[in-house]
Amino acid sequence: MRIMIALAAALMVAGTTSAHAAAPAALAAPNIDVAKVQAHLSQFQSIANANGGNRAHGRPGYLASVNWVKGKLDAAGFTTRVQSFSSNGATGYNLIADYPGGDENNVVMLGGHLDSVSAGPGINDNGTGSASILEVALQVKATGFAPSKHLRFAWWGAEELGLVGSTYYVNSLTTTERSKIKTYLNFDMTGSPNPGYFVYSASGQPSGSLALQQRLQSGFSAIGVQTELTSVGGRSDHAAFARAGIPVGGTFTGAEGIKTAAQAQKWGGSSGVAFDRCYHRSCDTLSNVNATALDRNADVIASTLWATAA
Ligand code: DPN
Ligand code: ZN
Repeated sequence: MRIMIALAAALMVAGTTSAHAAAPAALAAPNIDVAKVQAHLSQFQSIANANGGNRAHGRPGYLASVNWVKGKLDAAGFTTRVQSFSSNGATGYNLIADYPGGDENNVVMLGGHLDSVSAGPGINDNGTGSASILEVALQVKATGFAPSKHLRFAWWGAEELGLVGSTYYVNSLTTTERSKIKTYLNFDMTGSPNPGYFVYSASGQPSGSLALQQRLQSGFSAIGVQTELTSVGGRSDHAAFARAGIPVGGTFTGAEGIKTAAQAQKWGGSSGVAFDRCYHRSCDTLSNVNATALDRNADVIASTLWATAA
C-alpha cells in the first residue's frame, strides 16, 4: 500500500493522475517449456518399462508414478498428501498438493488422472495431463507466483476403473471443505497424436463453468488456435466436482473419436483417423504424443490458472 501511495504521489508530481497507472501489474503467466513436460513423460515411460509395461491401478507402476510426482512437488515446497482408497480389491492412491499461501476459502484446483489402463504405459492417456499440471505447478513456484487464491493440484488414482479416485476425494470432503473449492480444471489427454483442440462445454455444468470455458477458449485464441466445445459428460474426473456443484472446465485433444474432414482442415492431421489410434492400447507410448498439442495445452493451462487465481 505504501508503494502505491508513493507511486500516486510521483504521478501527481509528473502531472498524470491515472489510477490505472498506479495499479500493480499482474504477473504474466509463463510460457511452459514443452521439453520439460516431455522429460516428465519420459519418466512415466521409464516407470512403466520398469514395472511390467503399465502404470495401472493396483500395479506397482502406479504407486511408482505417485512417488515420483510427489518427490518433485515436495522438493518445490508443496504440501503433499497421499490419500488411499480401496477399489477392485487393491489399494488406490490420490496425490494432492497444496501450494502454500492464498485465500484458503477460495481454492482453485487443477487435476488429472495418473493411472493408465493395464494394456500399456498410458503416456497420452494420461501422462500428458499429469506431466503438464506437474510442470505448471513447478513453474508456479519457480516464477514466485503469489496468487490471491489458494492453489491445489491433484493426480487421481483409478480413473480408468470408473473415476474412482476423484469421486472418493470429493466424497471425503466435509461440506465446508467442499464449499471452499470454487474452481476445478481437468486435463485428461492433452497430446493426442492426431489432435483436436477441445474445450469442455459449460452447458449443463454448474454455474460459474462458463467463465472457465471462456477463459480456456481465450487462452487458445491468444495463441492462434481454433477450438471446438466438447461435452465430456461423465467421462473424466471433473464429473464428481460438477455433481457437487463446483464450476468445472478442461481441455482435451481427443481419444477414439474420428477426426472429420472439416477438423483436419482446421487443425491439420488426418481425417477419417482417430484422434488417438493408440487409445487404451499398448502403443500409447512416448511416440504417441503430438508435441505441438502438448505444448499449446500446457501454455493454456498456465494462462488459465494465472488468470483464474490471480
Ligand atoms: N477419461 C479418458 C480416459 O481416461 O479414458 C478419456 C476421455 C477424456 C474421454 C476426456 C472423453 C473426454
Ligand atoms: Zn483412459
